[in-house]
Amino acid sequence: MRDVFASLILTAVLLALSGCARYPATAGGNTAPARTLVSEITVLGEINPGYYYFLAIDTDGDTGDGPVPIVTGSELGNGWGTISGLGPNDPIVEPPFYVMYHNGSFAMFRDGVYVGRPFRGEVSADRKTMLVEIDQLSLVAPGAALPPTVQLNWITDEMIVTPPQLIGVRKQYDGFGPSGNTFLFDVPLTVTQTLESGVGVSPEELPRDTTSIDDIDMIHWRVEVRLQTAT
Ligand SMILES: [Ca+2]
Ligand SMILES: [Ca+2]
Repeated sequence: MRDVFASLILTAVLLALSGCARYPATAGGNTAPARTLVSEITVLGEINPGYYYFLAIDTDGDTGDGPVPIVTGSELGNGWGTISGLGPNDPIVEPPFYVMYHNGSFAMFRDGVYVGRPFRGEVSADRKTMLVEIDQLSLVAPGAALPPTVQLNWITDEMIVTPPQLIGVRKQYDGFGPSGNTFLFDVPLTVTQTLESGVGVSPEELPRDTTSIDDIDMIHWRVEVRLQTAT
């Protein structure tokens, strides 16, 4: 299990985008928040409501660790995700913020507590792509300062492996990178930009690296920081 904690890190290239022209004033009939974080994944098969899809974000301000999958082992924690770099006897640390898609709905959690739905959560008509857009203010407790940068990963699971019954069960999963255990270590929240797998120095997401289940096998990801500009 420890191999999942190897903190291989994707080097992300920052693609500066040009300002306000492409930003819609509203989405889903709601006024757009001033600062949002958008992320989408594409899977080899189709987004399947019976499986689990997590957008996991670490808000501790430390680029040296970030969200990675839990695969199997004696420490299962929440059964899907932890923060990298923990020792063998350290308790699992749940990513401080995440959005979960399961059974057809999107739910946001902060510090383990349900805090509502994301600003936008969509599955494409062909069911191959899932998009989540969150108000950056949702990342931290009301009144708390946002970190300058976050660490981000998508973690997909065929099931949530929880103790005690499922200890030792090997499950199928995926995460960023060829082995499914890397994460984006530096996503500045105050710079309008797009990071995308296969663009610049970010490696392509390859199919069938850690899973044979096409519906949870990520083959592409994109992360976009959007800032409303005053007009
Ligand atoms: Ca961190
Ligand atoms: Ca993959």
